[in-house]
Amino acid sequence: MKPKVFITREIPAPVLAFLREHTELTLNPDDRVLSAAEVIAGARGCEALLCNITDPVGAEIMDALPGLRVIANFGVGFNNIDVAAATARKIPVTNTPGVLTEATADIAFALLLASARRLGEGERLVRSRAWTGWNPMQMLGADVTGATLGLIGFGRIGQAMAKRARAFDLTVIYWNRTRLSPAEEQALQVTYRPFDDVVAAADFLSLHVAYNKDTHHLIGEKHFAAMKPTAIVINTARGPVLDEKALVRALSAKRIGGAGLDVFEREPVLEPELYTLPNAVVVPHLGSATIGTRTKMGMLAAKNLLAVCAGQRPPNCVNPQIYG
Ligand code: 8YV
Repeated sequence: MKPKVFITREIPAPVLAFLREHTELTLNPDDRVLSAAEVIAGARGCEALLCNITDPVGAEIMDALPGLRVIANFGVGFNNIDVAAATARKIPVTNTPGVLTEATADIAFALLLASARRLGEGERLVRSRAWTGWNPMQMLGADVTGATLGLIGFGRIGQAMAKRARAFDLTVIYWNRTRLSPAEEQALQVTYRPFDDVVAAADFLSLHVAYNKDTHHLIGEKHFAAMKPTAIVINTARGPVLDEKALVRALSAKRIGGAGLDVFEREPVLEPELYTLPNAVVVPHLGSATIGTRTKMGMLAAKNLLAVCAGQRPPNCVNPQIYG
């Protein structure tokens, strides 16, 4: 018997075809975010729920779906899921690490370049037909080559960012909860520095930590005050890692140079000023948005849920303690 699976949003066709072959699949027919009640109604009788960042999955959903055996998140971050509640109910939660590393680092680096070289402003100027011609003093940006990139969080995506930085002759300093070995640091050409030193020394400060209660507003008012007045902050991690109101104050007062943001505290809504502040480049959570990456994410989520349904331990379980 094929396991019953509910998937909350449309994902790339090859993944849906694979799931249709191996499971009894129900797909949210409307491509929109479902309420908890709608998720419960859609997933009734299902063993697996394939969800994503816009689906908060809490105890209410778990308790209403007694047959639920696995929650497979489409994404590496899983802060949309109440993992403690799942663990208490012995439900494995899975994620999709690894396959989105390069795409997310690409967006982080794209935001770095776009913010440094004022691409958003330039695009708006040209499209508004207000460009009156070349001017030696027009839209002068920040040099990237030779600058210092500070990385807060140095897991897969942070390391992929460091790799890109080498091609631009950036000096890379990092802070991470766990320091790498000297051999690893040497291989990656990075230097470990305490958190506050990284914040103060960076020309570009890029955030690559997972979001949890320890990283809520990890970067706030006092950090913006400690940054170089020309520093640019890049966030492709999770919105609430950064205090968005404090960021807006720092950007408005030109206490820092700029920001490149892929993620926001209350997606899809931004702090009102961010819609107009010229020194912010804002894009709609595109980190993993390539066809290849989203397909790989879907396949990994599918493999995780199929493993659980077959009575095996899934390859990417975020609460392995349930297996004792
Ligand atoms: C996803 C992400 O697009 O994987 C993550 O953690 O932020 C993005 O790559 C999103 O989470 C989909 O659920």
